[in-house]
Amino acid sequence: MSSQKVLVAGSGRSGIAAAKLLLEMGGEVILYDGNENLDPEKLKEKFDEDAKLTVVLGELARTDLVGVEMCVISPGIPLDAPFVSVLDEAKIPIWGEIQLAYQVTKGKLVAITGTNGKTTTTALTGEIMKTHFEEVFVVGNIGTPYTEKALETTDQSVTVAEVSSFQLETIMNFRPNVSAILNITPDHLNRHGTMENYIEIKERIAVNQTEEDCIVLNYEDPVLREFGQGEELKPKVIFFSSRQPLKEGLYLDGDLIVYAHDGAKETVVDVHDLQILGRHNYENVMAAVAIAVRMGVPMDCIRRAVKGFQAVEHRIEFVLERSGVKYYNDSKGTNPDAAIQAIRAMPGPTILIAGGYDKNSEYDEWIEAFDGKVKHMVLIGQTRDKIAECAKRHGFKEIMYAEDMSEAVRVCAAYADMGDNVLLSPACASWGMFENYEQRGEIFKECVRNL
Ligand code: UMA
Repeated sequence: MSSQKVLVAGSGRSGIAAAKLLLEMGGEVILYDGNENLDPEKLKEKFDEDAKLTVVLGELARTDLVGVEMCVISPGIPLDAPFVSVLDEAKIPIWGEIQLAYQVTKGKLVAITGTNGKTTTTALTGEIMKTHFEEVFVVGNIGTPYTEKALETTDQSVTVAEVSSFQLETIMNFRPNVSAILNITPDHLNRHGTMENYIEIKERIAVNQTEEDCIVLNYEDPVLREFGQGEELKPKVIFFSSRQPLKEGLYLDGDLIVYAHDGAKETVVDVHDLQILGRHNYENVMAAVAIAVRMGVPMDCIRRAVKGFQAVEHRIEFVLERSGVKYYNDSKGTNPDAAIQAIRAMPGPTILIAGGYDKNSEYDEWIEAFDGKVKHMVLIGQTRDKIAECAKRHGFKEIMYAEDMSEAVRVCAAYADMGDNVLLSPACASWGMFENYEQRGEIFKECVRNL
């Protein structure tokens, strides 16, 4: 790989990090981005002046590929993007950005996926690992590209990676020592087509794992229970359940999280001692504990980290209280299932800001989960009409439209009574109105502070 000429597709966070890694290893990079409006000079400024780097924007021609031996693709680029067929014709192999990182990573690897909860679980697992191991890297979909840290790893390192379905689509021999799938509910169907395909891609996290490895799975998710009990699955399985006691694994027993193993039962923590709320978060804690146990972290270290852990930014994050109204930022609620969890976690009557980019999601279950708690809904973005129609079908009519976040926040403030909550939990991706969910959350918080 070291002296290869590589096409890096996508000039976002992953693309820049992958290009830097390849250059550092002595390679030559063509940085390609389909957005022809980007400034090539600004992109070049991110690299050393003498870097062996060429930038190509807009359409990719066959002539751009002379001498190119492989392509490293960013997760946000679908495999049916037009330039991919040009690569296929030229028989150029395509690696995902995490595959490239994996290729150079040393030490142990933990990889966590799932439709929801993976950022919280990854962050918590990272915190637990730091209590016991000296070199811990927390990378991936959580925000720090895996390729940014891969060359820093050593044989003593533990890398905890949050991996999305987009990233798993293009792995080759990616093999975590411990993996976890937290849950699988409909998401990203605009990209993956069918639920079957989405499930197959998520389950790929274990495809290269062997008997020496381990996978942590949610016993209450019917798809994952079947997957974990299947004969073809090679790694050892640790299940967790928030609904029933398990003979082996982690489970919620009333208010206690219990670890059952080898005929013994050990209380890990009372959920009242946690700083994160809701059954979905107890599941995240159980998954992180299962991973940590497998990685050999002593239980007292695990307990300390779990009790000290606070909610991650943009996930049911309390912003402030103004005129007796509490404002919560759940910009990371980018699909209906995540948004349901946020509504359930609200302590009382709620005014909801929702809507955004259309991922072909269905909104029925989410609207049903309003369950009298949501007083008004303020809609923004591409999916406004689709959500409004669905809400009306379910008898929910308290709907308003806003053109941007600032207007949405002002409408909420005007309609909120003392004791109400205002929640941004869009059930949709941010694209189209914002760069990413982080920017959407930051803008929401800014608007709230400016009220
Ligand atoms: N681009 C093309 N052609 C296309 C599509 C995009 O050239 O057909 C270009 C865009 O013009 C842009 C670049 O690709 O310049 C963006 O690449 P990207 O979308 O892969 O974004 P990155 O900045 O590299 O961020 C990615 C992840 N983004 C996505 O998967 C969409 C980030 O996850 C991740 O934090 C980051 O890598 C570091 O690993 C974000 C995300 O939204 C949080 N993830 C989805 C989710 O959680 O639901 C999966």
